[in-house]
Amino acid sequence: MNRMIRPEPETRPAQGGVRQSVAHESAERHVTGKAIYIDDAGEPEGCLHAWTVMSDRAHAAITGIDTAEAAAMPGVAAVVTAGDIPGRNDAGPILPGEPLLADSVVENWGQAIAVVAARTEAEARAAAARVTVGYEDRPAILTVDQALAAESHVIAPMIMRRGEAASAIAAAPHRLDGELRFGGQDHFYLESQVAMAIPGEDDAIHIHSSTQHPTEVQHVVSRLLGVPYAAVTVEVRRMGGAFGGKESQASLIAGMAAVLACKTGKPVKLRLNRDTDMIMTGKRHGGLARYSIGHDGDGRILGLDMIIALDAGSVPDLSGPVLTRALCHVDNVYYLPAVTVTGYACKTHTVSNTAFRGFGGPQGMLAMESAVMRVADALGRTPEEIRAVNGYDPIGRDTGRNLTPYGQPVRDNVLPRVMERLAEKVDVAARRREIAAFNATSPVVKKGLGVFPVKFGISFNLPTLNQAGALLHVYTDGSVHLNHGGTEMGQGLFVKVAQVVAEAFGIDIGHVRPSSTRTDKVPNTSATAASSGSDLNGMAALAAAETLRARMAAVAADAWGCSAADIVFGDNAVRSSAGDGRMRFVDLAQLCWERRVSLSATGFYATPDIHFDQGSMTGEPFYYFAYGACVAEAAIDTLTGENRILSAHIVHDVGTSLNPAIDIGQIEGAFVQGLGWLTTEELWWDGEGRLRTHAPSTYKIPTSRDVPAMSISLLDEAPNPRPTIFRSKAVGEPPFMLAIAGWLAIRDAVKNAGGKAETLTAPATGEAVLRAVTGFDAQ
Ligand code: MTE
Ligand code: LUZ
Ligand code: MOS
Repeated sequence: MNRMIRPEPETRPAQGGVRQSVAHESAERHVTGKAIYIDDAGEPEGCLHAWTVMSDRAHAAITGIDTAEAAAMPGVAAVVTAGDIPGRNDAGPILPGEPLLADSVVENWGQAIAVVAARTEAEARAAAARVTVGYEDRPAILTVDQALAAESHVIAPMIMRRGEAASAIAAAPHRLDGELRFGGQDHFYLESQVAMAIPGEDDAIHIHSSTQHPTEVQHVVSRLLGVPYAAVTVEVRRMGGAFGGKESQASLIAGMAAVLACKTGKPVKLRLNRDTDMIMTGKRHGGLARYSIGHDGDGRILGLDMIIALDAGSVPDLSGPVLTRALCHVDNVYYLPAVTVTGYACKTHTVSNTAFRGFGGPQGMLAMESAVMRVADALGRTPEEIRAVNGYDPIGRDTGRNLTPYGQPVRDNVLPRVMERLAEKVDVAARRREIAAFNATSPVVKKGLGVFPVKFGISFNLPTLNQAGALLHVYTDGSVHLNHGGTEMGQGLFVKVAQVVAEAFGIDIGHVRPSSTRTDKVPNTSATAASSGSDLNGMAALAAAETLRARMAAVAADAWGCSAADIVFGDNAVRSSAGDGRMRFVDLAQLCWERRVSLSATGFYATPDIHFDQGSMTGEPFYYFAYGACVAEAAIDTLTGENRILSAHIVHDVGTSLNPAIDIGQIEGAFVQGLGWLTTEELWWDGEGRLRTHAPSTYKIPTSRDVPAMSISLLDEAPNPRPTIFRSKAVGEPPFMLAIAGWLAIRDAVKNAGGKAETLTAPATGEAVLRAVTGFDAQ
């Protein structure tokens, strides 16, 4: 897309439309280091650098903050605390009451208390170290267990209920109870949180923010500074990864930079280093699930009563929607006739947790799957046998088992086809036999196998958020400027939307230029989240392109004396199907200008037919479901607990893919990131509530050598039955949960080693595996 536009000598087939494996629009820039991130962009004259002062208590009253010494340090331009915020000290994305800078009380270790601007980052750091804070310690709640006991919640508990779970369980031939503990996860985006705030005329301010949600940064900055939204412009060209971690958290960083820029009248950049980023910003919610399940002798689930307790941390942030999504994904691929799921967003004095790929879905599914495994164990059946009797009705077969616990019918269940395709790739029964043969002769290393099917609901579970806008300009040289409300974080949204526009105009994608997301180009946007970026922005861009196409067609029709309905776009040209009129796209653009026809248009899209009632937890919140399944094999060392995922076979449903190469990359990346959550990534807080795993030395994300042998197939001939953008499906989050197959494979290996598989926690670190194998807790 960074190619020069050359005049076309003749018309020829357009390149880079939808369904093609076009390279990421910045692929070349990524690998040559030429992609510009905020910290690479030139700094404006006089730009100051910021550093934060963080709480070193989990819960305490602030008795005093002394900034005098820091303010007198060399190079220091300003030291601000809560009292210096000109507007309202509140960065809450949904609910009010989430201070940007701690005021009278700190509620987690690492909470920002003050922020310093100085000539250099080194000077800002030196000064920040001289800010002294007086504390009066208060009792801290540090674990979900403590929070549950104290009934400490950030929002009221939620209950999703269908039928009479308790009586169904009581009446069932078999009953079992269980518990699963799962950890959180740091986003570990390569580009840490960063923002640069540049003050302008009067109260105007321009913010470069590494954010998934420019509009929210705009709103938070406006609130902090006490200026109208129209005074704040937020811009982001790209992020170096986000994964949900820059949905709400980016406004904290941008907010601090903005307050300092306002105070000093100078541009200010705040760039967190890895340690600060990991300590100060929210993560995936860890927590626990407890359940009672009633089933029959075939493993058919008759009743489920479950609680899911998520560690929300100190403030609500997005925990409400995250918990809602967790509850909406407990069912996963299983029809649950009688079910009660109670969700708690536990308030603890740890960093406030936030969006992370899957957004509660992974926690809900993992909890349910551990219960399903218990049923299989209890009956001595394979998990496949249990799944076979508990599935939702497939497309075209209605036995009345297609209603989710929240009342949405599952109408698009392609899972049977997914499983068939997977069976063609890997023979599970044969693999189980091979593993048994291996284990029979291997006393120390034991292998296991896991199969996991996913059904993930697509749409923000808050229906209002499912909207998007786009802005298109066609220039008279035939090049097209593309803008929309979605942000690029590496997932390939910009190339997909450019493909949509190229397809709509029938021109080469090289003529379509994506541009920075900006609140002054497309206003009032939603976060690029919930995997819906291409669904929403693709449709908005298509709407804009259709508006322009209609105007251009009218001009061509007028020139050729035919009807606009006869005009066809394609091959970088426009022709009349009624006669021999034909001209290049660029010539028509020029002609439109001569005829004084506007070549600029906006487009808008709102997902139809979705609704959800948060009070009763019922409705049809999802426009459709995305499906996938994975077979994984693992090996564990029963003496050390070390483990490895050996292979993963995946079939995943992306509808009709907009870009197969990008989609396969998303599936691979999501799966490996999911493996990290479930195997090596362990967050560990000490007894005082201080995160001790805040760097790659102690926090282990998967590396290239942890990636198993993988085979990924897209489900073929599976157009989305819903009229989504070119019948594609969202892909960003659903395959994350395929990694549960890896955890199940480790669990199976523990079982094959004679261990207590039901005690395996997540992540399945070496220690966790050893505990499950030996029953001995080394801690
Ligand atoms: N892929 C990359 N490379 N980097 C990211 O930060 N975020 C994921 C997913 N894939 C992410 C990614 C998350 S959490 C979401 S919700 C989607 O991308 C968002 O983008 P989309 O809606 O355009 O798929
Ligand atoms: N709902 C959802 C949300 O399903 N996904 C999200 O990312 C989200 N973000 C904010 C509010 N609701
Ligand atoms: Mo993704 S967690 O919805 O940003």
